[in-house]
Amino acid sequence: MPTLFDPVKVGALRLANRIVMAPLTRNRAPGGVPTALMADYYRQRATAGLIITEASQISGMAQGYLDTPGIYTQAHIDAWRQVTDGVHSAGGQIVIQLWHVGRISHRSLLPGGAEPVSSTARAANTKTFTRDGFVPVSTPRALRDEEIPALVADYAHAARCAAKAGFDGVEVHAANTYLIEQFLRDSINDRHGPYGGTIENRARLLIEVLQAVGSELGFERVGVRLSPLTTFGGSAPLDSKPQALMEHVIGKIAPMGLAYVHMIEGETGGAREPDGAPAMDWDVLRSAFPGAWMVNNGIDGEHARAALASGHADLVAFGRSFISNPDLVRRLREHASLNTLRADFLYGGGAEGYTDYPMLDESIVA
Ligand code: 8OZ
Repeated sequence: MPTLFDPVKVGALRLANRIVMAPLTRNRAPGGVPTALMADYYRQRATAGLIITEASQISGMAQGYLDTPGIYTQAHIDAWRQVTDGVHSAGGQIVIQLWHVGRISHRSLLPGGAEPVSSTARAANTKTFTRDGFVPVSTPRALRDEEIPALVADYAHAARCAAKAGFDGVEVHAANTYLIEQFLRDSINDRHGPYGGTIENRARLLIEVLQAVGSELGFERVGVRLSPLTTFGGSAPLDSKPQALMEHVIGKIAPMGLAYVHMIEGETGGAREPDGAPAMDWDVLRSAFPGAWMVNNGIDGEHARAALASGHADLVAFGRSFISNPDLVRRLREHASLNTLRADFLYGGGAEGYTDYPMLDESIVA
């Protein structure tokens, strides 16, 4: 059985190990443009087998929080290039997470003060972070069916921008109750017509996005992130049949030749087995997918080793521990202690709590 430190082929990518840096929102891209500081941060973490960038909006309408990065203009491409060059020159590989927030946004963040768009015209019961601090999200308008082709084209355009910026691939963010999951879940999607109602219809947007992005980049450079049990404290109720929904999605994507599925097990950033959540049969899903299977959520070194040894997963993504330990791969290999996360510095700010976490051997800090 493989260990965390064995190389692995993931679609078109050859990874040096099975330890992945999870996508992590950090809000340090003023006006959506990545900075040299962001390049330092990612380069410090380039010993990961794979880095997945923080979620990055595919268009102006796709943004939902202050100072998250974009991947749709020449300025974004040029700025991300310093990130990909830095990671590659340090021997790492990096894919960008393509993100549309849908209704998790505020008009002050959107072009011309537009209303957010979603599968529904019902607002989410949550807040977002704007120039004026935390505010309730704005009420969305429901996308018309005729608008979907342009939305899918925005994903394809962002994928082209990602290739120009030097990324090794992309991850389509279909998790955490953003736009694609606003279509997937029957608790949110109240549409009629080709994108609402049946599981097949609710999954249609995701499948069209994956087809479009895969056609741009090659399907073996595309992964997808899913989160069937995430509620964010009840603000995003679960689908009524998460196992059936996921079985349908995996069944549709299995023949596409995607590089990987990235499954958030449990409540994102919370319990792996949330109280009252329906039981999921993860292994049924995994065995229906021919590509690499990545798992994430509150996984420590011991659990990660067990997940690989038992065949539960091919890859393990670490989030918070990669924020506070740029050399997490070495620390796992040496069973070394981990730095403590300084949570006050997660969202926004500068180098503090971002690029100043010490390496095990201080002398290798650049
Ligand atoms: C934390 C803060 C803002 C956004 C996600 C992109 O949950 C996010 C996110 C996380 O997927």
